[in-house]
Amino acid sequence: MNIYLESWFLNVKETLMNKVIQVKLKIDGMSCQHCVMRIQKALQKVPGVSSVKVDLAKEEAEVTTDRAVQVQDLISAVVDAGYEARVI
Ligand SMILES: [Cu+2]
Repeated sequence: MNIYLESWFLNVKETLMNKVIQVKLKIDGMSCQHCVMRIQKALQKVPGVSSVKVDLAKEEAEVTTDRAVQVQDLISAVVDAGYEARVI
């Protein structure tokens, strides 16, 4: 099996185990740009997270990681910052 196929299968397996490489979260409780920054910082602190895009108008956060991370860890980071999150 070539390396690309192998890593693809690994991604699928990790996704099934509730781990993600890329995930969109619905965020509840944001009201201004400060909220956006707080969530951005909180998510970026989660080990493995490589980029975070928070959209205030859509109430969404798009998280990309450089390795599979537990989606629950991302949600917890948002909750700890004082907001609510769920996968969409
Ligand atoms: Cu705010």
